[in-house]
Amino acid sequence: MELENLNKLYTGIGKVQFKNGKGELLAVEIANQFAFAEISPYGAHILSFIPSNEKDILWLSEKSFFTEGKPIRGGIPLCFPWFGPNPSDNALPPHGFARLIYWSVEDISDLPDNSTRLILKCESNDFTRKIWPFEFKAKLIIIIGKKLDVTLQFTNADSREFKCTDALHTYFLISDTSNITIEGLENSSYYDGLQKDSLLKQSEKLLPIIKEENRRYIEHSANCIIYDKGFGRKITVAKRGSQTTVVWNPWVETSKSFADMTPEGYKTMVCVEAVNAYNDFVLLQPGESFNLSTVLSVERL
Ligand code: TA6
Repeated sequence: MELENLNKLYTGIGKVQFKNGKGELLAVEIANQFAFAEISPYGAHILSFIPSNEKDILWLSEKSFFTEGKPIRGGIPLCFPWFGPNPSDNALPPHGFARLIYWSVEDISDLPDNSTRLILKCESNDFTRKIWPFEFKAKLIIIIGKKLDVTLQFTNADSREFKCTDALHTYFLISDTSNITIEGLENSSYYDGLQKDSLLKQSEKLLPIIKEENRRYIEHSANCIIYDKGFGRKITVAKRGSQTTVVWNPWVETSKSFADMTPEGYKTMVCVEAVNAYNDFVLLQPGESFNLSTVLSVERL
């Protein structure tokens, strides 16, 4: 839908403004008494969430592509219908196609508690069928309040069951890796994404980020808290519908392999992701739906 029509349709609902955003990709800015958020319908990608009197809690790469066909680096990329490389064909896009297609606006409304809800939707089309031969419908339900509450909902619209993995691959803005620790992972088992095979166990209460990390915690549903003494704040990462948590920082060498990151970019980001993967995959019968949510909030230290 045209910019002008979208803006007409949603006048009067809080402060909502559609615009041509970075790289001329369509984006919507939503501001209310609690926060400011920017979301692009390309990939249903949340680019920014700035609670009142705070810095952004989301990191966005200065060098991100904002080009159709390429994923945006930063914010909250959606991984669906698979997380990571495709299990049977490496040529297919990593993390699936949800972040590579345009979603449309289903609704924007003010909720009784004065938060604002944006619902984006998409469904299978010729492009998705070439990559993944199933009919599906999906929604991203974004509630902008004191917290950012994000739900990826997908429905099996096919006549066969399907199996998938998925994630809300959130990139958090931090002051510097040397200033942060992450709580909530103690005694949890994880695969080290760099080694993959053996299951390790974290004994530390607080995880520092002092090297490349790609930890995939299984059977993990607890909240994580990112303590950032540089910004004087803590970000709580809660979730629903996920038993897998991924903590990722590419550090120096792996960053070099990304054309869409500056050499220093890794210092001000960490990903804490709500994931369904490993034994925690999603199996849906025709007509069934699944919801994966992440809920992000910030407090002063
Ligand atoms: O969640 C961590 C991870 O799967 C890493 O292995 C890493 O490659 C990252 O996601 C980024 O993937 P992307 O396809 O966005 O470059």
